Amino acid sequence: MSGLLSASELKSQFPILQQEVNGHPLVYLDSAATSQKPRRVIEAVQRYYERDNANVHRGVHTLGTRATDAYEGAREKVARFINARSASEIIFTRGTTTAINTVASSYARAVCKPGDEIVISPIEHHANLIPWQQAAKATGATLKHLPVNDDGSFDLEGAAKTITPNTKIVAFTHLSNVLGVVNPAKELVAMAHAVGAKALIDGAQSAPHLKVDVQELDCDFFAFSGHKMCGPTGIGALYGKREILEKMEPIEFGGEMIDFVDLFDATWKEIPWRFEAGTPIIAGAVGLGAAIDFLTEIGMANIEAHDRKLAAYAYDRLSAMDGVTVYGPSSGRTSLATFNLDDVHPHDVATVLDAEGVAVRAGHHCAQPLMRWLQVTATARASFYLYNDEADIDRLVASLQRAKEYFGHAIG
Ligand code: 7TS
Repeated sequence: MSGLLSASELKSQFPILQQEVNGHPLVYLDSAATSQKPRRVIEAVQRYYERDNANVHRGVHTLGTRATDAYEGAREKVARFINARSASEIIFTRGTTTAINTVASSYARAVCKPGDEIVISPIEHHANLIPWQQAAKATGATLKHLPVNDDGSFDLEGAAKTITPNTKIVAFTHLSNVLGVVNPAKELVAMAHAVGAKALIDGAQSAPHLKVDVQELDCDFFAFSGHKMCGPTGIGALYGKREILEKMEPIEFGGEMIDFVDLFDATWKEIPWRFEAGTPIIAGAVGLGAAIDFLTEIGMANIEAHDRKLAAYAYDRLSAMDGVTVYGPSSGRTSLATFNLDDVHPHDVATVLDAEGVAVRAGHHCAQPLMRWLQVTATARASFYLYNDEADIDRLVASLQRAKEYFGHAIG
């Protein structure tokens, strides 16, 4: 890694990466699905349960205070990580999916009516597609899609025509989990604001790999998952601008989120707690806080440079192979390479790679419309993170070469 630590030093901090799979040292190339966790994140969660565990926002006893401080301290870390103005703009959620559903169910249903438009894109993960389909159906709003160029990048001139004064919400992915392309988020947010619409950024893939600054992006909402950035599963966040969150209704009701309750009605706590009904994912938040400390110490600028370099190297190596198609633009990419081997189903490719200890994902990557646009049913995908290096990609290419020979013989 350029900067502080080498990828091999970093790898040594991830216990799970120290194993052999099928008799080969594990090469984990599926971080876009979920990243691995460094020892210090695992230990932070364990320490929390061994020392501090209690429910939050209730007890005056010592453990209750410690648990509340740990939980709210993690919220402060998330706010600093994405440069939110205040921790009150950070709602803890189960992950990106829950964060987007919160906006689609609360904000979109409150503001949209027939004739209004919700603009998304054809390259979205299902998590940033289906909630908007449902919101459009519930409100009578029209769902529209941003135009894309032949390589899957956004067509900004076309976008300016798709986003109109009837548009209420523009929601798009910052970094595609299939194409690996970094989208012009700031420009799209500005286009949304120019017509009075709000902009939501799906940051599931960008938060782990890019330095995110929500004030600089000026987005109204930003959604991401802890488990893709070295944190535990089951925790993520929704950032929302204070003035918008303050006007939004909760979508879940019960304990933790109320102020005054009588037998027939209730009032809500202030933001962010009104959106966090029930006992929250306290240990998950603690683990996410530890992951943010870890990433921040390495430096997001270093991580971004490293992941961009690996993506470029993988793109070059894979596209130089006969019979291999790599999807997405040739430049402006990071963190992953999605590909197919001619005439071979990607599940078969992934199975052969796994036999050599190389873990890649195969399937539709929760982006079925994008698969149809690429005119494939599925692809293989190798995705990288700070613990990977060029040697891992060389292992992928060597195993893929053997897969090619094997299937070439099998098919021939
Ligand atoms: N948005 C994008 C762009 C994603 O890549 C994912 C997960 C999500 C939303 C949903 O995140 P979750 O944490 O709420 O599930 N992407 C993938 C993937 O590419 N392979 O497995 C999960």
